[in-house]
Amino acid sequence: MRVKLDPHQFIRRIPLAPHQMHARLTRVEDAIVLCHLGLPRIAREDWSLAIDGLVEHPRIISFADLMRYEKISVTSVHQCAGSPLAPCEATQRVCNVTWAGARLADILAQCKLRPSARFVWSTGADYGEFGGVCVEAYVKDLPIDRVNSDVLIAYEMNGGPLAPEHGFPARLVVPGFYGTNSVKWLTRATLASERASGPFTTSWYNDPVEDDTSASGRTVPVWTIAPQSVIVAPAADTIVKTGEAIEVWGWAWADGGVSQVDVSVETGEWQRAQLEQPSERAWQRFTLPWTPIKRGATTLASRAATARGECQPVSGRRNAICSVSVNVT
Ligand SMILES: Nc1nc2c(c(=O)[nH]1)N[C@H]1C(S)=C(S)[C@@H](COP(=O)(O)O)O[C@H]1N2
Ligand SMILES: [Mo]
Repeated sequence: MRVKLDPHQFIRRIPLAPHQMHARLTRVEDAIVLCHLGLPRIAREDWSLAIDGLVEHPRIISFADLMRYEKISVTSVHQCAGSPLAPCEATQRVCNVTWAGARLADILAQCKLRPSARFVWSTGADYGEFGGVCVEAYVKDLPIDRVNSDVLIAYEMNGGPLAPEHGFPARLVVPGFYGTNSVKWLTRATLASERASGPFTTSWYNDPVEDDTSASGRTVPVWTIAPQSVIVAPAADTIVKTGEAIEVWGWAWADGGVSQVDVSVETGEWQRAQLEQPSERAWQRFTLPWTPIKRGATTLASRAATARGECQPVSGRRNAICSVSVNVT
């Protein structure tokens, strides 16, 4: 049975600009919201999750069943990849929140996966029109290898029940993957041997491979979060004084954590910032002391990199370097 969507239309909230991201843990009311199709309203008693496809024992679990699994919590950066209609646009739609729920791996363990199962397709209760296409449901997929890490069927955000717009009563959370993969109002998990065929996994949310010179136009799924950073302070257009020491600080994150952040001030040369160690899947704070020397407008920028050597590009990608210009007097 189809649930009621209220409203039955696209919803997007980006409450905080980077200079407002002071808190390490983002309050629920300050967290990003993205609903492509609208907001399904589902009571706990009416919710169920079907597990089917390439499993020996298909199951349907109720909300009460879900609560009986060990409760796991993970603090994770939660980032929207940006509009799937503008995949190369640089965006900073991000927050850092604590999710809690059951491990997907614990639930799947009781279903006995067939050896041919390579992907989990996750289906939300929402349906309708996006980007000129009508869909029966919002469907995403993730590779099976990921399930054994910290993928959750979450029912809490920052210690309270999920708000309706965040997926009440239960949603998928794939820490380290872009938000688009964390399917809200999750009603079905299907084990499959290939990727899901709907528009949210085929036409949209696949990035062109940058160095691909073949005519085939190869793409990679928008799964793992690429390294990115934002400067929280000083805010754009702040007036800073020559000779007075201030701290340039911000947040950096990537799937698997960031290993280095460089900051450029005045001269445009990159300087190594101090960076805290990763904790769970959370964003990491970086700082660089700065004493302005030269009067006039100047640009500050930050650049995060991973231990694997992935680095933020200058432009043309969602995780492109963003800069802040301030006035030195
Ligand atoms: N069912 C469903 N799940 C969804 C979406 C959606 O439209 N429908 N939007 C996705 C996108 S693009 C993002 S960025 C995150 C946002 O999660 P939030 O609104 O809880 O912050 O949810 C994802 N899960
Ligand atoms: Mo998103």
